[in-house]
Amino acid sequence: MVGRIIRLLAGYYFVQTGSDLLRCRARGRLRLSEDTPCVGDLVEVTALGGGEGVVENILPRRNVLERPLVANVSQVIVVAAMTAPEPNLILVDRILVAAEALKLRGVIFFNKTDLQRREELKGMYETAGYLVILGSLTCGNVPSELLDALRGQISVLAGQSGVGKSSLIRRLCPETKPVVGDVSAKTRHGRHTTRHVELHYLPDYDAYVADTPGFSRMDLPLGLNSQTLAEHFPEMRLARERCRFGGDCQHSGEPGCAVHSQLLPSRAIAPERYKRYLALLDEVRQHERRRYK
Ligand SMILES: Nc1nc2c(ncn2[C@@H]2O[C@H](COP(=O)(O)OP(=O)(O)OP(=O)(O)O)[C@@H](O)[C@H]2O)c(=O)[nH]1
Ligand SMILES: [Mg+2]
Ligand SMILES: [Zn+2]
Repeated sequence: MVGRIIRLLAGYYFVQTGSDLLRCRARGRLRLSEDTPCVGDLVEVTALGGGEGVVENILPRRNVLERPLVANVSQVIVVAAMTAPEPNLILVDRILVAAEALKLRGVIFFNKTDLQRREELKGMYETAGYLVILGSLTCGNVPSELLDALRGQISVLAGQSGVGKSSLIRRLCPETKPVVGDVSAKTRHGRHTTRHVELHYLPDYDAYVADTPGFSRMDLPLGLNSQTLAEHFPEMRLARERCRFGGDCQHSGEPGCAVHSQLLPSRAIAPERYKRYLALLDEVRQHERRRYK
C-alpha cells in the first residue's frame, strides 16, 4: 500500500492511505539510512491491523523543503492581511523569490477583507503573473478559488504572524485544532505559536496543507546573485531579450533597459514591485561586495 506521511510524533509516522490513517514504525534499515522518512513523503506501508503499520520504503522525492521540513511540496500559499498587520510586501516578495528558486508555484491570499479591501494589491501581483485571492476567514467562506488552487497539491502556508494562516487551516479542517494566536495579545506568555510540522489532509480535494509559524524576516535563497535575481520576478523575464545588454542587464538604470522603456510605462510591472526589486538587488549586491573583499 502507498500512503503519505502527514505527521511525525514520538517516533511514529502517521501515514494517510486513502481515508485511513495508519500509525507506523519505520523498518530498521530506514531508520539507519541517511534519508529517514519525513513529512510529505510518499511511502510503501504494510498494514498490521488495528490502525498500525510499518513503513517499508520511501518513494522518490520531488523536492525537500528545509523550513518547514516537508517533502514533495508543490506550492507556497503566501498569506498576508489587507491590514492588521499591515502587509509586509517586501516579505511577500522574498517568499515569492524563494518559491521561484525552488520552482514551486506561488499563490497569494490576502485575508481580512472585512477590515479593508485594497484592489491595488491584487492588481500588483496579478500583473506579475500570480494567482491572487482575496477573502475574509472570519466573515466569509474560504474562497472557492483558494480551494481550487489547493486541489491535488501539497501546499505550505507562509507569511507574517497574525495574518490568518492557522485560521485558514482551522476553516479547512474544522476537526483539527491548530493553535490560533491572538494578534492583539503581544505578551510572550499565553501567545501560542505553531511549532511542529504537520500536513492537514483535505479528502474532498485530495489536498495536503501545512501551517508554519509566522516570521517577519527572511534571507534570500543562497545561490542567488545580482545577475539572476530578476529571473525570480516573472513579470521581468521577457525583458531579457529586449534589453540592450540582454541577460546581463540588471534593470537598474542601464542604457536601453526594456524594464524602463517598455515594462514600467506599459504597467507590465507595478512600480512598487519594481522598487522592491531594486531594494532586493541592492541587498544582493552588498552581499557580493562583502564576499569579494
Ligand atoms: N478581522 C479578521 N480577523 C481575522 C481574519 N482571519 C483571522 N483573523 C484573526 O487574526 C488573528 C491571527 O490569526 P492566526 O490564524 O492565528 O494567524 P497566523 O497567521 O496563524 O499567526 P502566527 O501563527 O502567529 O503566524 C486571530 O485573532 C484571528 O481570529 C479575518 O478574515 N478578519
Ligand atoms: Mg499560526
Ligand atoms: Zn534591463
